Amino acid sequence: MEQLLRQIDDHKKEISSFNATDEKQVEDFRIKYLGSKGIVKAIMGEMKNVATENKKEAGQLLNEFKVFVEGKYNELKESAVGSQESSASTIDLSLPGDNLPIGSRHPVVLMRNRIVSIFQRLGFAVAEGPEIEDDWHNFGALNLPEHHPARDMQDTFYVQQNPDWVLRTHTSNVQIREMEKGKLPIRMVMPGRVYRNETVSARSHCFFHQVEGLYIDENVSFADLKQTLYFFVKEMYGKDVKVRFRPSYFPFTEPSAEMDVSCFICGGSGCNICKKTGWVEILGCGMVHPNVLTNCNIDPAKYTGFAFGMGIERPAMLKYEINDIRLFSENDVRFLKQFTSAI
Ligand code: 2U9
Repeated sequence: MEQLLRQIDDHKKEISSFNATDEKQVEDFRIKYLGSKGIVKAIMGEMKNVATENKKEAGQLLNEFKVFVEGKYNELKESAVGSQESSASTIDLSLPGDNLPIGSRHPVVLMRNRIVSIFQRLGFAVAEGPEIEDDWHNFGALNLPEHHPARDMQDTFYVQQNPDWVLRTHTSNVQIREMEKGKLPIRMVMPGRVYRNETVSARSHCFFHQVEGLYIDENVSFADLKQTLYFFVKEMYGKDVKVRFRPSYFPFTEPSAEMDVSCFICGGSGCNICKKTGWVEILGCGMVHPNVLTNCNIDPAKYTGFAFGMGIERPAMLKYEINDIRLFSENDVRFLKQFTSAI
């Protein structure tokens, strides 16, 4: 009996000084004392060893002990839930969130998206292709014969490991790859980065970006080319700009032309941007050369097409008043964060 009393006393002391900081500790307490293999059950089991004359008193003590443990358990449970509630109540869900810094689109991407989306509205799809290209797709198929000056080492970056590989000098390689697939008609724009072996300065860079376009079907004419590009210019530079075509030469188009718009800075009266001519050159274009069609297994007697190409950096520089092309590739955040737009 004495041993039982001591046991109960020891447990009471331990229980009185016990505190739980979370629900897990409360549950551990319950298992330790009130569980099916817990201390209260174990002490109850000791009753059989108590002398008959002491059983009544021992039973009372045990019951009190059980009530004491249950009381402590309820107290612990309440304070653990309370402490969780109070930590939840310190979070004010109505406070505004942290402002995470968001990026902005690159000005070349903004201008590319503007250009591409105008052609998308005319039903042109977007195609992309490799920046490292073989000689055939970058030059040969485009009617650029082997000794054409455009292939010169001075204009083209050749890949050391393979003399047949170049960094593409235009995105026309994508047109060739699309034509080779043999699925006609084709009405696509090809945006992307191109490389030229030029000295880097404020006005020119060894890589820049282009959007080229291609439309091939039966009965495609120069009138279709003009109407498509008229639409583009009006959407891009406004309803009031005037347009002119000048005859030109490209190996991959015949006839070829360059297209100017009346200077959108001075309105045509003459300024530094248009070099006092009143006109700004914006793109080159022409009817796809029959040799190019033949090179891609397209019958030039049945199909015709037009193509065009324009740089992205120059219109971006004019629109955003950027005076040095190198800023586009220097990744200076002070420069980049100035450009914001939905597209
Ligand atoms: C195929 C057939 C014809 C694409 C064309 C131009 C004219 C042109 C320049 C503008 C400024 C390049 O960015 S720039 O330096 N491009 O003047 N590009 S016609 O003609 C093609 C392309 C692919 C199969």
